Amino acid sequence: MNIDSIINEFFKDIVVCNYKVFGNGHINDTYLLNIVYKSNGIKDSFILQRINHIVFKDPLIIMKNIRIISDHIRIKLEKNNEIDIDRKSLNIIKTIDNQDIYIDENNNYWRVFLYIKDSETIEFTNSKEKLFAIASAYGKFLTQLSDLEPNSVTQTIPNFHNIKIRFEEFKLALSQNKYNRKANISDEIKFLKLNKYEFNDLEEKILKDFFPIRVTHNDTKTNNVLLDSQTGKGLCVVDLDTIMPGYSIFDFGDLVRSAIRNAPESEKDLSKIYIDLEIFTAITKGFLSETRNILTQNEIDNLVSGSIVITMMIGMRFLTDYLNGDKYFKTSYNEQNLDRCRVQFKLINSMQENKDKMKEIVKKL
Ligand code: GN1
Ligand code: MG
Repeated sequence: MNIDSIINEFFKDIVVCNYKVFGNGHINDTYLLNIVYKSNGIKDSFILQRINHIVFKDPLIIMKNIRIISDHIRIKLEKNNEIDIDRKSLNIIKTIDNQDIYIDENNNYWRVFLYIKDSETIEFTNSKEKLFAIASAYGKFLTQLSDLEPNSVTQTIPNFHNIKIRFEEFKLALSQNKYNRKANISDEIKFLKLNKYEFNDLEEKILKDFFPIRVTHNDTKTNNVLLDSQTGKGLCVVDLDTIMPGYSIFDFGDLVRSAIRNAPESEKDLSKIYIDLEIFTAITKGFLSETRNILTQNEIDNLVSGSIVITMMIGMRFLTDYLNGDKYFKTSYNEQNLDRCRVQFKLINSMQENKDKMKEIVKKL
């Protein structure tokens, strides 16, 4: 894979260009490019990504979704006379052949975005201010998209948050036991058996159309929001590949899952993993401050169960991938997916212990 030749498909007339691996995504390959134009000496930075087309079967559909979303947000920002709009929505850079994606000779899919300057992302933190800003950004994003017809975006991964199908995938991986890892996960299997009831109630509500289907982000980790490095305020929600019709309770829940642990996603010391109610309050406050006018009572009443269930679903996805030999999520050591799963399950225990208090906090806010 020759990155320089890929870069030449997007830029002509450049003299200096360097790039480095960027970010911590588990799926795509991401690089930061620094470029100087030959004609005028102007410097600029961009994000280059190779889309994982094993995970995203149709990268062209993703780009179509991203265009729809970014244009929609941009129009809203213009209407509100907001400043700095180029830092508040994604800018897709076209190839020199005027395409949103470049497909190389090995069938890899490449895209480029304008890099949003003076911004930072957070993997984990105990700063309530930062978590409030991140939660507000996701809340604002949901509200900005709330007048879009859900079917105007296409599903990029079918059944992404389908509880039942994720459970079936886990059971299949367990029965196949391709890598002989089943013996290492007896506690986790017990945990799932014991806690399956958490799935059942929400599954039933979803089947009964209890929640409106919205255009949702579906990957609301802390590190998918850019914060302004000067003001600390939310600038732009990124990683729009999983934008699909979905449920707000899972966007809130995945945010809680990722924001609440002040430790890496695969932390080995589980005593560090627990829910801090003050942090939960900051996240909830931020999210609700931007979504109060759109959420239904049913959605609000189920924010806490949404958090538990999405954490379980993602924990189970890590476990499934562990059984399948780490084919889906990038890993940097052998047991990382199992460690990631254990963190999620520990978090669920802590959420269950604090469920009533969490619900009380939501109610109060
Ligand atoms: C993946 O690409 P990244 O790291 O933002 C995954 C999410 C998981 C997350 C867990 C397309 O997100 O669903 O919740 O890892 N994305 C996809 O950290 O599967
Ligand atoms: Mg992602």
